[in-house]
Amino acid sequence: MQKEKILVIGASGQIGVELTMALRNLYGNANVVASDLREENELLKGTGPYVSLDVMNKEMLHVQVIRQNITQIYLLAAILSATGEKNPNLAWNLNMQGLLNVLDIAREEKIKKVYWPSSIAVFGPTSPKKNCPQQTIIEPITVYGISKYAGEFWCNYFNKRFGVDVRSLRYPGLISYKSEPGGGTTDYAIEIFHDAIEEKKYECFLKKDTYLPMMYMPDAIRATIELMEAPQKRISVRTSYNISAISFSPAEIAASIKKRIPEFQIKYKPDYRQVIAESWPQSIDDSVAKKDWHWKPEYDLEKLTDDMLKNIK
Ligand code: NAD
Ligand code: AKB
Repeated sequence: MQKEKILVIGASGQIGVELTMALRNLYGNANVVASDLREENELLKGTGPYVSLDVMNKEMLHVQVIRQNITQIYLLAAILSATGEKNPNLAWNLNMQGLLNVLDIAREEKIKKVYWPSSIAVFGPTSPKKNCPQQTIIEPITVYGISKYAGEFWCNYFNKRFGVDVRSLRYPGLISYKSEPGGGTTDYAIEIFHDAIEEKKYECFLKKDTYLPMMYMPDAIRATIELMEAPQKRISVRTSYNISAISFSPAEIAASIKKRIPEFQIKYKPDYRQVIAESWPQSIDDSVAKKDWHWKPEYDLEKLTDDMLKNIK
């Protein structure tokens, strides 16, 4: 049987660092090649192979895939919602062309599996706010959301037309402490922990009652690996699966922190990210992922707060 050799693109980012480490535990350090445009993240150094790679350079990417005998690709390189609004052309180009480069090479080289994340950002103001279903009205208002929705259809197309086994999750806002977040609207839920510990206060860029779907990184990594390990016959969604864990507002996460750091104070100064947050659902219905590959989250807000504070300290 052919040994798996995995390429992670965007490995120095918030998800990439933790996903690369999890894949290295599973497949062996030497069999997971980390790659990124920026330098290797400190936490990855010495744990396995690293190559400098621009996903926009298709020839270079193709050479690496052949040279390293790659059998699976995880594509994480993207520009997120808040940064995307500052440079829509750049976000569209990277998020679309990067994906098309990977899908084309996957088809040509008969790559066994491709992973590409979508986001709750595909949903827009006309989607249901509560328990937003897998299939519903989808009219995103950010360039990031538009690129993710178009990307979902490219994944579906390459699967149906060319048989590429590409799988995807619509991640909610991901909360973690190992590597920095990359410019999203949900980043407040990470910054708040750092400021609570360092300054005992936080100025939030969203209003106090802005509910958003969120997930702790260990749940997101486990969801990704469970999806990728599931037998093909269990994968009924080839656009992207809704997944869900927790939903909370800035006031609720602040209260959870205050229980553990009583002197913590929060102020609210909403900026352009408020409009983005308000366009997204407050909670997500993930019953299809539960049915297809038995998805189940573990972390609630209390468990997440304990773990974040313990580890950042
Ligand atoms: P991030 O910004 O932290 O990491 C992205 C990485 O891609 C960075 O290290 C960056 O240097 C790299 N990169 C950028 N351009 C590149 C290029 N041309 N070639 C190679 N590498 C390049 O993002 P993240 O939070 O880790 O997100 C990873 C994926 O998950 C993205 O597709 C994102 O849309 C999706 N996602 C993330 C979240 C979240 O809350 N973090 C939620 C939903 C979806
Ligand atoms: C963002 O806020 O842009 C991301 C996401 C939900 O896709 N965290």
